[in-house]
Amino acid sequence: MTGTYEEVLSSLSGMSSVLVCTHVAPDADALGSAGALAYLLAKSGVDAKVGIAERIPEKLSPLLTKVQVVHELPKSPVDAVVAVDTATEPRVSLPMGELRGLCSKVINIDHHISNTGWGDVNLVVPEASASAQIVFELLKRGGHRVCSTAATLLYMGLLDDTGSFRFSNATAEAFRCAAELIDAGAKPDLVAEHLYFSLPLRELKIRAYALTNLNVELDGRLAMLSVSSKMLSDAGATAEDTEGVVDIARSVTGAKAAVFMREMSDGWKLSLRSKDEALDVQQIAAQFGGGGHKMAAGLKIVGTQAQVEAKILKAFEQAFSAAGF
Ligand SMILES: [Mn+2]
Repeated sequence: MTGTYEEVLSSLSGMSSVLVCTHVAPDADALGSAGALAYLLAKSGVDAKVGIAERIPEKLSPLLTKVQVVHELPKSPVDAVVAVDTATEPRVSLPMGELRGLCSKVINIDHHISNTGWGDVNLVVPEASASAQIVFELLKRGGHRVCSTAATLLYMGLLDDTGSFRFSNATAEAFRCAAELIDAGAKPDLVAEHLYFSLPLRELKIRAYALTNLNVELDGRLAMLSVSSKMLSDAGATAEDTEGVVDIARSVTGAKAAVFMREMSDGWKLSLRSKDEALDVQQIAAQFGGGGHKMAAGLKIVGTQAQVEAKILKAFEQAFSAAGF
């Protein structure tokens, strides 16, 4: 069961130390929401930090310089762990099993429809376009003054999760939220500069490699491309550098959906995108133990590229006919 903003606020009131966690391979919404929350809690006198196992992605780190981030479990207990943007407990970047032993309460704040309500207190708002939107609402209701630094972080999350306000979750509410954040001092030009206009050469190279195998399947309805481990090493790139690659496939005219496949040591990681409200890629991902949203989801399949492609093509073929394409 999901709770209310008031429940989260009353859970947080009186707490003097809070660790704000988020999911593995944290993206702009994960770090923007977690960063803004930790930053404003810290400003109000709480010992609040962001806790993630991995380092902050290069393009996001300039926007998080004012946020205290730790990369290990706390040495001493904290009052609460807040996880943002994290649909399931195993997706938390730091080990939740140990974190549970270190805190008295776990608060789960998220917008993924697949969120299982795994916290002690849960604020799951699937209508929200980004976790940043929920955290913004929470901070306002909590009486925090959302300063320029926090507003910029929240804007970063909202911008990224709506595909720069190009996806179907770019609702009027998302635009209102963006407008309010800009009123509060968010800097859209600064965010765009770091997120979109400063690509490392290796990231552009990996896109070039991926383009060489861009392909359409199922009568042009599904666009696919892939990046092998060799391509990654040839480009000097890491998994993080492949984030925008799926959008290349997504932009193919006539495609109803897109798949990006990235080779891993033990199989393939797939990113799925739907271009039509009638097609729910989260349901396809769920067939393979993955998750996400209706229009964007991800999963992992073990096997060779040919085996994985055959499996995913079959799943899309069924989904297309169910959607009436
Ligand atoms: Mn999100």
